[in-house]
Amino acid sequence: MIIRQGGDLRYSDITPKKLYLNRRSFLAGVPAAVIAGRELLYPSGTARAENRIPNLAKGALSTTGETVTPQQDATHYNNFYEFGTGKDQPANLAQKLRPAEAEWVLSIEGEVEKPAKLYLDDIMKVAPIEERIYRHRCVEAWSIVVPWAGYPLNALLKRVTPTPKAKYVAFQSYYDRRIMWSSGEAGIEFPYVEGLRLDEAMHPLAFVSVGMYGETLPPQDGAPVRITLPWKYGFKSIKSIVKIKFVAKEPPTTWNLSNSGEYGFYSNVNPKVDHPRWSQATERRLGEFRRRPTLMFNGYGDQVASLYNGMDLRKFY
Ligand SMILES: Nc1nc2c(c(=O)[nH]1)N[C@H]1C(S)=C(S)[C@@H](COP(=O)(O)O)O[C@H]1N2
Ligand SMILES: [Mo]
Repeated sequence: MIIRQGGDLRYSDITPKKLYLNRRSFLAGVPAAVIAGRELLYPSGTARAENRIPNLAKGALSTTGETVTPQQDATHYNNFYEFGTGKDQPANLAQKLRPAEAEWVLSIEGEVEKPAKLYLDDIMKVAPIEERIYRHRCVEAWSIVVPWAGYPLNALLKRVTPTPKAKYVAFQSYYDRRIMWSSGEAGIEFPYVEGLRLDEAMHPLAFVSVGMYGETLPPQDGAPVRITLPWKYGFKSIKSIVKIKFVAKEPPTTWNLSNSGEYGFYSNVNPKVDHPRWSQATERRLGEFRRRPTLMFNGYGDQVASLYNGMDLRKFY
C-alpha cells in the first residue's frame, strides 16, 4: 500500500477496504450476510476496530510532563449520553455508530463566504494530522490525559472564510433516534449542541480530533470527528459532529439548557468556582487513588487566560 503524506490522507486509506465497503453496503440496506460479517468484525463490541493513523507527527503544542492515561481506561469510562448515562455504556452501545461513519458529512455554514459540506475523506485532509497530548477535566471532577490525533480547529474554520457578522461558532452532534437514547431517557436535549466565541474557536489549542492513541477515534469517544478543548470542562468537547455554524449571537448549549445555574456557556476549568453541588478544587485522575489539585484553565492559563481579560469569571462561568 502506498503511504501518503498526512495532508493527502484519505479516510479510506486508514480504513481497511473490506470494512469500508461493508459499511457502505450496510447503509444501502443490503443483506443479512453483510451484517453477519460486521458481527464477526465487531464481536460483542469488545474487539477494537480502529485503524492506525500513519505518519503521525508530535505536535509542538502537546502537553508535556504528564503520564498518559491507559487507553483501556480512557476508552471505557465515557460520557456520551446519546449512548447511555452510565460510564461503561458508551463503549458498548456506541458501536452502533460505526455504519454511519462511512457516509459522514460535516456541514460548515452560517455567516461564511464559502459554506462547505465535507465528507470524511475531506475532513482528514484539512491539515496534517498531528498528535496532541491534552489533559481532560470533566465537570464531574474526574480527569484523564489523552494523546489525541487531529489538527487545530482554526485550520477548518478558516477554510470557509467567516464574514464580519460571525462572532460565535455553534456545533451540533449527530443524532439518530434509531440507534441513540431519547432526550427523555438521557435527561438532556438532543441533538447535543455546543458553542464557542469566535476567538476561542480560533485559539491554537482548540482542536479537531479524528483519532486518539495513534488510531482513528472509537465510537464511544466521538467518532469520526469531535472537538477537543483542554482548558474547558469536558462537556464543551462535543462528540461526533455533523454541523458547525457561524452565528452573530451566543448559541444555546446542551448543559446550559438543561441547568443554567450549574453549567454556563464558558465553562472554563476553574478550581475557585465550585459547582453548586460539589467542589471543583480537586479532581480524581483515572487510575490514581489520591485526589490532585485542579489547575486554573486546567493548566493552560499561560496560553488562554488573555481570552478572558476583564471578564468576571464568577459571572461568566
Ligand atoms: N455529543 C456528546 N458530546 C459529549 C458528551 C455527550 O454526552 N454527548 N459528553 C461530554 C462530556 S460531559 C465529557 S466529560 C466528554 C467525554 O469525552 P470522552 O468520553 O471521550 O472522555 O465528552 C463530552 N462530549
Ligand atoms: Mo464531562
